[in-house]
Amino acid sequence: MAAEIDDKMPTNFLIRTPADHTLKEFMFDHVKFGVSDYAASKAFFLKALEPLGVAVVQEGPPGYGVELSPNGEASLCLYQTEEKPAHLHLAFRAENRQQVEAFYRAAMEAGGKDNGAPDLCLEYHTNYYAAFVIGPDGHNIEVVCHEPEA
Ligand SMILES: N[C@@H](CCC(=O)N[C@@H](CS)C(=O)NCC(=O)O)C(=O)O
Repeated sequence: MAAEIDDKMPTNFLIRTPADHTLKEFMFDHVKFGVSDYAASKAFFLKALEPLGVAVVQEGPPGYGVELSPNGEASLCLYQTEEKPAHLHLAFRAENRQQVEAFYRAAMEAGGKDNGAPDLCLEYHTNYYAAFVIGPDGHNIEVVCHEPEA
């Protein structure tokens, strides 16, 4: 395992095992951030995350924004703003590797820029299967599956 660890990793990096990801509880209730083009970001996230079952839960005027979720539990909320937040790295959990691949295709079709095609990231752990796409406002959008191949 040690040979798989990139020497750029912080020395206190906690190596996680897939078993750490079996808890079906969420750390977040919702995450909300401002976007520079509300319509573009809403369209991107809806298309890119459709493979995960994500849809609009509720929506107000752009200044209030939209809430996106697969099930009405943990949600992602976007709203129109002129403020410029630092780039975000958002990672969404997938149940299987097919969802990771479907996300990557959908996100690229939605105008995203490739930042890592679907693949195992052995430097994270043996079953870390993820894809990365740069979305609107330059955010790094990831979908990751921690389960072994079905
Ligand atoms: N293009 C990279 C993207 C990987 C990536 O974004 N990894 C996340 C952690 S899961 C990260 O924050 N990497 C450090 C960075 O981008 O500076 C790849 O395919 O390996």
